[in-house]
Amino acid sequence: MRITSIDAYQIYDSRGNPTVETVVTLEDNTRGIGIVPSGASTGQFEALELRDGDLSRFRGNSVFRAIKNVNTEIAGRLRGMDVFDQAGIDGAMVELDGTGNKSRLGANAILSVSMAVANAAAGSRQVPLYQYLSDNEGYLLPLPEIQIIGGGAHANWRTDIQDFLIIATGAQTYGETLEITHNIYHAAGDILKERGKYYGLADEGGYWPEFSTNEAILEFIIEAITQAGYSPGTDVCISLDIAASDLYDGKTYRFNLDNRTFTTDEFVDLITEWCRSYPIISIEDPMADTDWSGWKKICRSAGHKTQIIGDDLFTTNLKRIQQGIDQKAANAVLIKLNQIGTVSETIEAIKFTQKAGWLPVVSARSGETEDAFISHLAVATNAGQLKVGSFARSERMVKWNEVIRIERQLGDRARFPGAKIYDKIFF
Ligand code: 2PG
Ligand code: MG
Repeated sequence: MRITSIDAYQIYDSRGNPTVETVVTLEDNTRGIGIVPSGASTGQFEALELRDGDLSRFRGNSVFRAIKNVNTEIAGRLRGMDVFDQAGIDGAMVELDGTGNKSRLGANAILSVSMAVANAAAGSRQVPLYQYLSDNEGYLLPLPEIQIIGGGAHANWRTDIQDFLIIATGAQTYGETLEITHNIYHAAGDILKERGKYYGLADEGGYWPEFSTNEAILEFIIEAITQAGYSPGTDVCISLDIAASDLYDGKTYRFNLDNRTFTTDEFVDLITEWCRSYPIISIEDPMADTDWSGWKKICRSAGHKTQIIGDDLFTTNLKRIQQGIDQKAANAVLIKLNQIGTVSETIEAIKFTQKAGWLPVVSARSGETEDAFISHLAVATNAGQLKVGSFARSERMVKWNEVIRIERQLGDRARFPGAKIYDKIFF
């Protein structure tokens, strides 16, 4: 089934920033759409998001060059190709770009086409995207990791740590995870309102933080879990995205909230102590993306009972994941399509992670769209976990809701292992 035309144009993400949308049309007139998200706490090893930098338009944030690259060079190369050859198409774009980090054509240009191709192919076969992308026997519904408080780069640095999230470890079904989250999210909002500390929402829908220490937020999350009627550490656990690259100056880690600095060893000790004192089951980016020795240490001290996820450390990049596996630097990998820039490479990264006995966590970006591609990706690959921000705002809810729709379609073919997935990495 041949690609007949490709059309890219500028639309806007959940922060109102320009992004690329591409429509791929096939000879049977099927159309597939690809929309690209955008990060704020981006890792230095990510594929390059091409922005125009022309301050007279969209404060430098327009993506007209990326769009032109799709409509000229990429369209010229891909027209006539077989839409079912996702790997061939993605490979052709990588080759056409010619750089190691997709900086010539732009990862946003390339990814929008790659996602649109997958959607068009699924549409042409008249199957849902998760089915088209899958080569599994059965399907796993993901365990959600859902934000309650959003800080760091997503809340103008009102806290040092970026995400305070919960994982409904006691839930027996996907639906139950959402019910538990609903109850805790709103209990947390009630407590903040009662105390006159409700300051609205951060970029991913979690509450805007007004706390004087990071530890106070951990205590607050426990309070919200308890107030909602659940038992912390059994029904529900805490998960953190420290986004530590943003706290690191190459030598020390710094908390601005309470004015503390830490060497690598001191920071490892602090996080290890948190894992002992609070019901924390998962920590993302506990150390900076250049601090490999810190990663190895935190894994040794907490990795036997805590999921240690590399986001900025790995940037969904196979070579970096391999390096992490060799060095025993983590036990899980955050998976973001636009960190690497094609659907094929993203799926490869997931499979590679799983083969190593580690856990993939499929993730959204802080700048999101109305697209639910990642919900399908998580189910298609049996990733087991999904992180898309909080339990509010439609660019987040569209992804949680899509899993409900998929669950209904799958019926008996869907399984929800929930927190049992951690048996693979805990010892
Ligand atoms: C992260 C993401 C999502 P951003 O750090 O994991 O929370 O943030 O998209 O800004 O990189
Ligand atoms: Mg992160």
